[in-house]
Amino acid sequence: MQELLFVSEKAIFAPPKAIRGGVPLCFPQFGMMGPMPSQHGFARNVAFSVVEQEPWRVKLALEYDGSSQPAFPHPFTLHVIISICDNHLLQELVVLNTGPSPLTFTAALHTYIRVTDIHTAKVRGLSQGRYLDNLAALQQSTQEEEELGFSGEVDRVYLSTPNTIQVIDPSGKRVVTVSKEGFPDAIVWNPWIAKAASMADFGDEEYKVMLCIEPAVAGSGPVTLEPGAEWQGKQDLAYQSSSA
Ligand code: TA6
Repeated sequence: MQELLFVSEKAIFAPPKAIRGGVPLCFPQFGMMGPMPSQHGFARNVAFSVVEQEPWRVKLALEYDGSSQPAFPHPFTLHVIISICDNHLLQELVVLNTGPSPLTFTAALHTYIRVTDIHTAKVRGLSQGRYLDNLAALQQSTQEEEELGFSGEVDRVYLSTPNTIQVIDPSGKRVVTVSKEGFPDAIVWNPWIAKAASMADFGDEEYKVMLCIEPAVAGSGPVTLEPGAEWQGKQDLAYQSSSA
């Protein structure tokens, strides 16, 4: 059985380096959509504490007091609940504003899905979707194709997408379904050849066997929480065999 998630063979497991694979947490910003000087915020670079642990479910916490990141002096508590049920991987983000003033953030679950061959993989569910093209200074375009295929680097922030997006992997005879709640947007990314070669923690050929589908609060605009308010976002990853 092929893995659901991709992790690079060159991934570096040493904080503060984000792991090249799995589901890095982009928080309190996605990309450069926030005040932080480095992309994707800092949640993916720091250790969380384990607050609950059961055989198929774990709850992690990041309690931030607003002091260690000068560009982000806003306290919050971030909970991540991860569970496995049958062929589903479920993840939930819960953001609590623990500070005295409004908390504004963007976010993404930067999910690395394993595919058998990117040249035959397709993304279904984004037809006619409006997106910001990160390869063209975030210029807005519309996807005309019914299904998105890959023949080069793709780095797109789709806006207000349907909550079900599928990765069709005909070479692997399977379909991975991404179901999201609370995340209006979704990023689709494959680095392709040149960018793959430029990343030290990514194999030159690994672009062929991965595809990022990232539920996000991004291009549609940030979330702002009043003091004491809470926000939730979820994704359910499921795979099923398919001759499609
Ligand atoms: O999610 C797509 C993206 O924003 C790409 O632009 C690319 O930079 C990718 O994230 C990986 O970012 P990282 O900081 O993990 O190298």
